[in-house]
Amino acid sequence: MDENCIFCKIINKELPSTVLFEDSEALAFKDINPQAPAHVVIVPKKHYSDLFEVAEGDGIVAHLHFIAAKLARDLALSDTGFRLVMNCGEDGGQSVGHLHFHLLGGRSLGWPPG
Ligand code: DGP
Repeated sequence: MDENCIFCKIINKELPSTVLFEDSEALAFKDINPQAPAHVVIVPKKHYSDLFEVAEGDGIVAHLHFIAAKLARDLALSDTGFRLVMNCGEDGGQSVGHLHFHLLGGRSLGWPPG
């Protein structure tokens, strides 16, 4: 728990969000500023500032991927496809310093990303 972290506050239900999935390790909720018809943020409940804080052998990233696949099925994105994105650092466009994936779908997504 990082007292200054907006995602930690969402995890602790100090801030509202639309939760799509929750278990003991992770939470998935609708992005407040959706970039596609389906835009879900998937976060570990433990605070990691970014990918560099994840140790080898820590299964959290694999777990978040498993949740992404489940949500993609639940949101009917598995036939049309989806994108799973992690922004890391300033040039990567990370604006919240709590490890997270974006699950995006429901429209054709351009490549390369901006
Ligand atoms: P990033 O820029 O990759 O760090 O993504 C952070 C995302 O988090 C961004 O798409 C907007 C979303 N976000 C920021 N604050 C809130 C919030 O208070 N509630 C929700 N639901 N999403 C938020």
